[in-house]
Amino acid sequence: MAKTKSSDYKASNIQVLEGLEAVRKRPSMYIGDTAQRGLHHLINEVVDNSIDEALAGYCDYLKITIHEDGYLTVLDNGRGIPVDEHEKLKLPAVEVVLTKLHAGGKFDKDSYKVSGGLHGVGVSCVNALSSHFYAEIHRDGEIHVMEFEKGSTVTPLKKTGETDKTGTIIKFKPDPEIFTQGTEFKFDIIADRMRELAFLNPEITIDIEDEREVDEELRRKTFHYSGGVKDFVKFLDENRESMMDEPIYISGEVDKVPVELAIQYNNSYTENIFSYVNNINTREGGTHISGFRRALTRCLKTYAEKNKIIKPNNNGVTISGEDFREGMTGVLSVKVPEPQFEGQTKTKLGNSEVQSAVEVVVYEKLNEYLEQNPKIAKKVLEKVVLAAEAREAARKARQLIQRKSAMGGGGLPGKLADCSINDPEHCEIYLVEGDSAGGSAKMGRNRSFQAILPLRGKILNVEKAKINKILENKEIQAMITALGAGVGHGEDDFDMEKLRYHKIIIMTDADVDGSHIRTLLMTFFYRYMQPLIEKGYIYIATPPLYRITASRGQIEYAWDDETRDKLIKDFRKSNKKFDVSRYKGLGEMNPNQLWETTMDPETRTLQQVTIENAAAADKMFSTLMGGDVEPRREFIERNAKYATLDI
Ligand code: 0RA
Repeated sequence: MAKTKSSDYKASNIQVLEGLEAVRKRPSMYIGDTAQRGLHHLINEVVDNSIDEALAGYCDYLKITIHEDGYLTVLDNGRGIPVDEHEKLKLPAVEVVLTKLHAGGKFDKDSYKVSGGLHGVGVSCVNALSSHFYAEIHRDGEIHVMEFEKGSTVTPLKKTGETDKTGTIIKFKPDPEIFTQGTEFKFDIIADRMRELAFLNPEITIDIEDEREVDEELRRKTFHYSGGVKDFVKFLDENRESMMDEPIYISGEVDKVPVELAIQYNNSYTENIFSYVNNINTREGGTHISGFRRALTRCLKTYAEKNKIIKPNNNGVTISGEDFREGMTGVLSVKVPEPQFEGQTKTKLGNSEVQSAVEVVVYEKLNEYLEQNPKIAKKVLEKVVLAAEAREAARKARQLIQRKSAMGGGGLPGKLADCSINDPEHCEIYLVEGDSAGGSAKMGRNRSFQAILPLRGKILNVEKAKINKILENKEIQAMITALGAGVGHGEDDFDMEKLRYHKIIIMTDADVDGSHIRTLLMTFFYRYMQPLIEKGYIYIATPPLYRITASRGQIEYAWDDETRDKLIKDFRKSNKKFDVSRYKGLGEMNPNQLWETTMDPETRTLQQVTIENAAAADKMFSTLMGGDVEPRREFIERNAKYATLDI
């Protein structure tokens, strides 16, 4: 083998450094943000490579270790990153993979890939954004290691021993200079994604170990689901009542596109279908989802007509596509060699050939299922008819809301204290628990851009109610009219352009009832106005927990016990007299205090509600708001210490 000329080496090396320099200069361009989301994105970048190895059939084990000192390790038993010399760059291939942008090194068109697709900025970005990065490769009987600091090589590739295994170990410490809001990994965020990956890849076993956790029981989790997407559906519906003994499972392959689907009807009224392309959650849907929907509608309609289950005109109620999917939980997973992602968030599959592939597989296998299970088929179709009737009733309820809005006073709800400007981008609405807090908020607000809508009593649990009942609820009607954008999933039902406020702030008491009302509201937004969450328009206000008053009208606020104790210590030191009180509710604050602590944009903290993982969010709401009390109690206890608002 020809020796690399040192001048060549330098030239390519400089190029490499320039690339990673760009990542460090503008990290958000590459990983979205430098807060919690971006931090956890680093893990996905590494794991995606291991999953690619699994998709290619070379890897069935993955382990993530969160270390006490801020490091994180991803270990896999794939082929190991190649270490031989890269022909063009005259560098070890592993160095190219770890230091060159977008250099996955895998240009094989016949393989299905996670990396290089959606986020696919490559593991080199992780290297660039780590204060220290260590790679260990087991390949061809040898162990090779390499180390970097902020993307620059500090230990060139070297052999350190022999091995009888293959695989890659990547250990890195996110750079605190980049992640200025903290570099603490969250076990639950990682676990949600790893669980999802384990459902989608039944051959793989994923271990997570959190070395920071002292409680042995919480310290590790293993995910392995030999039932794949079928197990995924069972998991999602754990707290719902199923209409069938087992989910319907369908699989097949057309034109190098393997299709896997599991569906089941349950006692809820919402559609929960999650779709994946090469393990990427396609939140905006696309051709695979269209293929599935067409097959489902066509298949059930044909069956119903043939077996005379639905009368030709169904008593004047037309059945539409969505009626076939009400109360259905499903997971559709396809593998596509060269996926094209479109849409606002690049999570919509564009490949047209995938639609027919999915449609063909689903139609044929679902038809078989219906023929073999006539009892279930009948039950399902009766449910479809009920869904159509409820949708018809909901349409009438919607019209009523619209008609009310069209009458007098611009039709806004009487309880709403609206703001005076009408530029949605700069307008906020506070949804406030209770009339008394609503009164304080109305007096304390800046009326030019802040609107107040007091909500009274219990909000309806939308998880357990039909759409027509939801739309008859007075508090929900008031919210819909105040927001102005409509409600529901149809294109004509919800119109973002008509939204009257771009900040919708939930303000409830810091007690059990308050958090219940907050969850009810979030469930409503999640199920019926999801685009608001996706756009980042929903926020939670954070009123203080304590007030410490001293002489001469000095008042301090504390949002947690730590700050309270520190303030008490300071007051004691200065020998001042003081009084500590715990706010029991928003109503205890006078308008001025409410403004200062919770509503003034200059000083308040708002927590934005985001969906990190759609499947995990669905599971959370069905657990919190579903019928069974026991799983709900367990869930709340388990999560009590995480005051997280990510859904
Ligand atoms: C480049 C080429 C090949 C595999 C990988 C990179 C690879 C990267 C990572 C990162 C973490 N684990 C990984 N495992 C593999 C193809 C290997 C081949 O053709 O032998």
